[in-house]
Amino acid sequence: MSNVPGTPQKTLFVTRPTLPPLAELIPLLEKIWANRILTNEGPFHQQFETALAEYLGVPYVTLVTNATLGLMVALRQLGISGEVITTPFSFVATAHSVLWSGATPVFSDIDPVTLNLDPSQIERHITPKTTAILAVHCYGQPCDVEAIETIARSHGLKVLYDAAHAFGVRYKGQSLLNYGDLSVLSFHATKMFNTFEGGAIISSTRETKLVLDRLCNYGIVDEVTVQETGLNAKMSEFNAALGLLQLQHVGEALDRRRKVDALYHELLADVPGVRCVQPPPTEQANHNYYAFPILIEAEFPLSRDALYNKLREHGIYARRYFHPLISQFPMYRDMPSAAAERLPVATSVASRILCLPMFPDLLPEEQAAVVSVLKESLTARCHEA
Ligand code: T4K
Repeated sequence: MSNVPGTPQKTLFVTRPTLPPLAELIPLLEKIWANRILTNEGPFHQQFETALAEYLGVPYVTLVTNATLGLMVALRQLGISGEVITTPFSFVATAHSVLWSGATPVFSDIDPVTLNLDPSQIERHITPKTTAILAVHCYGQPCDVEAIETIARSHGLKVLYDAAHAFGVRYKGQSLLNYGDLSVLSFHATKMFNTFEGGAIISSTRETKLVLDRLCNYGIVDEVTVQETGLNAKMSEFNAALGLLQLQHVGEALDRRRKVDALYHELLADVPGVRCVQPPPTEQANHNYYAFPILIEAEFPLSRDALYNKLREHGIYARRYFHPLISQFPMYRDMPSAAAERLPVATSVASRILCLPMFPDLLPEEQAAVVSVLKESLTARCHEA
């Protein structure tokens, strides 16, 4: 497949889902088979919610089918309408959830270091129609939650965090998920913690949780009462049982991710023109090492896309998360806030970002092979010169 020394013989994708030993899942499946409770807040659903709240250090968890539905349910619970200020540098589900809620996303530029919403840009987008800020903790890197909170308070706005990438991230001594009105996690196969498909909404009061739970179950209160226009966003017993089991192994996976991250930093330290996006963990904020994004700077001899293609030639499927910007997709691009000149940082970052393979069982020799393709690009330039 490849003639570059050290290049892996098998295809390397950007991620490889973490799974528990199958033998440990079988007894849980046997319980489901025995009691025939498959969904609708069964025993595993309840156990997983409790275990998750404890593990994450959050007050209340509402499990959902996936983060996209979680965001839609959260926006509904918050009573969002009008305009929602959000980032263009995210997965398309972030803005789609706003459109599905009947509101209009308004794109605001990002900070060049955190790649999250730049608080200094938010206020100029606030109009009488603005009802909320939907910020994303991109790659699990905390947003400037204090600045966002201050802006939201002074303008009477709700704050919803798309925390799809932020499982287990702690900030200033507590879960990052405790900031804002609500936070939404994703447990998709590609995430740091997965239940195949799944997610959760984090809330701070029992009353809010009960409304969220109802919204995930059509708005049903009892056999004869439907209180809200809910939808079906429930997590099944299979996903919940798997989640319970995944929780037992997540610490181990995190340790392995930490090692993978450290080795990348070491291997890339002397590669000019490659900037590792994630700053080292600090006392204030840890990491969950969900992704390993790099920015290709001007001094690197290849463009980001040329490097992306070169890696593919070697069987390495790095991904350009998030290119194109959400604001460039057809349903958004004609919106005034979507104009590239209004989003200079996001536009530049989207053209330079590349997420390298990152998963717990990535081997050191596979990482070396990835970096050797980058280094080979530098050597090729030297030879050309
Ligand atoms: N908000 C943000 C900020 C998000 O990033 C996302 C999702 C959401 C909201 C919505 O969350 P969910 O509704 O999904 O819970 C993937 C994921 O589908 C998506 O969940 C994720 N973000 C996004 C960043 O990435 P694709 O289209 O790039 O995935 P795909 O199928 O190309 O997978 C990437 C690589 O992962 C593959 O090349 C191989 C590997 N893979 C993937 C799957 C699904 C596996 O090895 N096994 C698998 O089962 O969107």
